[in-house]
Amino acid sequence: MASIRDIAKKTGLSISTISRYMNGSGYVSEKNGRIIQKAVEELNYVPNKHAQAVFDRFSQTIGLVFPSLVNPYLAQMSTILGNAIQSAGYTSILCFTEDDPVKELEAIQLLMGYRVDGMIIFRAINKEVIADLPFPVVSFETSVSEQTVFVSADNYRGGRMAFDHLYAKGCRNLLHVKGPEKFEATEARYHGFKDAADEKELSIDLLEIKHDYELNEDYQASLRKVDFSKYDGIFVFNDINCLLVVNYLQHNGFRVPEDIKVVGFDYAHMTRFMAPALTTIEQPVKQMADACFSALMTLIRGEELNDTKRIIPVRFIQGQTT
Ligand code: XLF
Repeated sequence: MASIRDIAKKTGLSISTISRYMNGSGYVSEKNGRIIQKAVEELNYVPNKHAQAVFDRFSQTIGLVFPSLVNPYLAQMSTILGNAIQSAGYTSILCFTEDDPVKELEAIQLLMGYRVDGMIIFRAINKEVIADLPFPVVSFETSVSEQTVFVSADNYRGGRMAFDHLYAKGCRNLLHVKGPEKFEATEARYHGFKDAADEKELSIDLLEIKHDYELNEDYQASLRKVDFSKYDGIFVFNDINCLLVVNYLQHNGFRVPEDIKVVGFDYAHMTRFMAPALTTIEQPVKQMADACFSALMTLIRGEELNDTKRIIPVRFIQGQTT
């Protein structure tokens, strides 16, 4: 007896496309629909109703789509989420995008194939696809659509806090080591920092980093291009990059905080215990993960969610770098 896999083999289409067509759930193009129908007839495919019933039920799995786990903040957040998912009796499927739109689509397709009950996605890219998925989605840091649940730290406010602190410490020659333009969260941090500087009629210089975190020659090369002797205050878009900047400064004869004061963003577990302790803006990882998880579970239970936008307050943390 022919199976859904045989149809996939014959048509060259994915199992998730074929099952979407069979179940009438989600989008399948007219052309693919015709190809599948033809194969169904030629192979005399009869859906196994029992198997389909099992397949149609909730799969008790939740997709976690993360850029990577190299950055300790992301590692900590995915661990908290994975534990919460497991305690609720679900299995998590963790996929990585490396902030690449194609990899993100592959991850989503894979999760569709597993018929996940829901998904939490960090730094979503393919907004239109994600907004249309046939299962509940919580988007962390990217506003996908009016309807898609959005959880984020108050990044704009955090950027302002970083400026206010450096200003209060007497810094007037400022550099912002900025995240990639495509990251909504770090753009908001930059705008908060810049607006606060504009209000004091101070200009800020920018050094844009192309990736979240990469320990490679490019990174060192971009730092080497900067004349750090011009600055007395630096705000770096996240803690892991902040540690690299502080490290670079110390290896190049600058005293932190005496010559240059540096502020980061995150306050993730691992970076808290590194030396020197960073002055930073905390985006409380546990609270963020809980906000994502509780919103997703509410949606999976089919209940109404009153707050589709959850903005978590940030907090200033005094360390040794200012
Ligand atoms: O996406 C941003 C960039 O890096 C995220 O919140 C983080 O601050 C984590 O380190």
